[in-house]
Amino acid sequence: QPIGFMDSGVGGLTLLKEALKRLPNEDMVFIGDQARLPYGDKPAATVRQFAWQMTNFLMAHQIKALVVACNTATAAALPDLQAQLSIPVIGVIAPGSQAALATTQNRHVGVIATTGTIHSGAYVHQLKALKPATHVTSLAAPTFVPMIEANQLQGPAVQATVDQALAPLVGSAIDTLILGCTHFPLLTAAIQQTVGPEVVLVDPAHAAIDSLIQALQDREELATAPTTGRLQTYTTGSVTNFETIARQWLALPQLKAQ
Ligand code: DGN
Repeated sequence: QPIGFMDSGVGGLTLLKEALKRLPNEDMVFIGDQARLPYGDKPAATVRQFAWQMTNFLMAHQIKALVVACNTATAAALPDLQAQLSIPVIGVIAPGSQAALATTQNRHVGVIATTGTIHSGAYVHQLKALKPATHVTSLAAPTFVPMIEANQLQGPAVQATVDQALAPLVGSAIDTLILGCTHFPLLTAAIQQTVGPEVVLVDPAHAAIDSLIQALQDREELATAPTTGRLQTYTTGSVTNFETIARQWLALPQLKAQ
């Protein structure tokens, strides 16, 4: 049985990449809802509805676990999905918050994410629930996702956009910055350049895949013997665009999308 991954687009590939690296024997199925992207500026109820549609598509592939590889969908739909599905459902916000708290020395944590995630307050809530004395600086960066989906990841224009969007964080007290949108790790170099080398960037992917592995281990559903390790990728949008970014980011030149 495969593990299912969903995102609004190519952002979820940052989790898929981590999962492929650490779980080479598992079958995986990924869907990016590029036709309806971005999720970040849509009402939570709409994102929840889309998340259920993506989930139902993945459930039809008999998935044994679901990774909600999108912060916006995690903020809008995770409790609902977890309450109604009998398989493990892994989001990104709790693992990302735990990873940031394990990293910060001064308890000043920054979060950059979509407008939807920032407005939900999910990171502030989670960080403060885990460690009440944490100072959280949240910033929506709505210009990043369209740029990443257009495969613009570096160069002067990209750097200028990132510099402009993250200007409020420059010189702030944060020592740790959560990349609170699964697309943002594709801009790591530009983001690091803007905030400076002293700020540690936290990509929730590693911690989220830790949670996935733990959940499968608890249920004794982790593939032990080598199985097929088959990867299926789907997009609701342009196959060509998806393949270009996915092949490059996952370093799988043979990848085919549907
Ligand atoms: N990648 C998604 C996230 O982590 O929030 C959202 C991208 C989007 O649709 N704006």
